[in-house]
Amino acid sequence: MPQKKKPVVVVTRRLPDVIETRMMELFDARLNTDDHPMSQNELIEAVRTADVLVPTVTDRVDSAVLAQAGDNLRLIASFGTGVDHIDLKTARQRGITVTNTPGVLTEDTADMTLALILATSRRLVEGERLVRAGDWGGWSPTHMLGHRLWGKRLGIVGMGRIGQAVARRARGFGLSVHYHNRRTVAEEIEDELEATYWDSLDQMLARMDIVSINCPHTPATFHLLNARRLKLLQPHCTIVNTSRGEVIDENAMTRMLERGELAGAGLDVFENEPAVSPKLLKLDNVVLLPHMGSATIEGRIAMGEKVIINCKTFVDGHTPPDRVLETMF
Ligand code: 8YV
Repeated sequence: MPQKKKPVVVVTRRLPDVIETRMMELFDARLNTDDHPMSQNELIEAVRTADVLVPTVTDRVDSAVLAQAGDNLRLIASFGTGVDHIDLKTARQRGITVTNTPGVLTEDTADMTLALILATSRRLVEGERLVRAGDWGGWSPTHMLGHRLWGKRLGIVGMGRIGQAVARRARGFGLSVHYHNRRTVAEEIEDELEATYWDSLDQMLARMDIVSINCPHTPATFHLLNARRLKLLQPHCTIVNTSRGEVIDENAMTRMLERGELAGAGLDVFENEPAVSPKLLKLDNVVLLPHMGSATIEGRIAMGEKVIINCKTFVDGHTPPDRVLETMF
């Protein structure tokens, strides 16, 4: 009997070894061995040849790329939860199924959110820089004072899985949890988290000590924190973003940080990654990370496993478990 041809799966970036090995066993996997971010031309070449594309956040799978897709391209199994790098509408119109990897990076991203809340409020990175530079003159009662978390108000923008995981951790630090979301979360979750829902984002922003961005980037959330809304924040407020840079007007936020109109910012994501504004780099009151919210070995393997399950289920002729529909966003 002739062997059935394995589907061509183009993987745009290096994935954990164990995942790549399994992918090569199951599929005709084409790997990006040197892990360079793919150019638009390379992506076009990929969608022309692939049955399945496995992109990451660094690939813009937009309408220009999808317009070049061959008839064989039936599935885009993204390695990640956010799907703002994929044109979902064009994919649907071309009959291409899209999947993502929700759930398995929730706890890691929530950990990173708390790490940034602590780092900004207690000036961890500033202190570390000072010690390394050999500039520490010794303990003093008024040196390196930050802000206590206990008793403060945390406003979470976007109360999905990650927002809820942030809220759970925040309770442990004595923060009171407030949130804005398109709709309230289930009553039992609100009760468990002792979370207060704010129908008005504006009103919530004006009352918070810390604001954490945990909503996806969609057309509706692009610059959700625009110049007008940022001005509602109190000058002692800190912003933390582990979601997508595009949710905040970065220029407007940077201007406010420069003028002391905001206390600080902890940013894991930026509007034009990997470019970071030189103005932000000059500021002491910001902590800047290279989009590492989900960067744990366990998380990346779990994400890869989800990609494999989505691919395998799909090529076996079934609906993949993590199918993404435009209506979800
Ligand atoms: C991922 C992320 O690492 O899943 C997401 O949406 O932002 C990241 O944590 C990245 O997207 C990988 O493609």
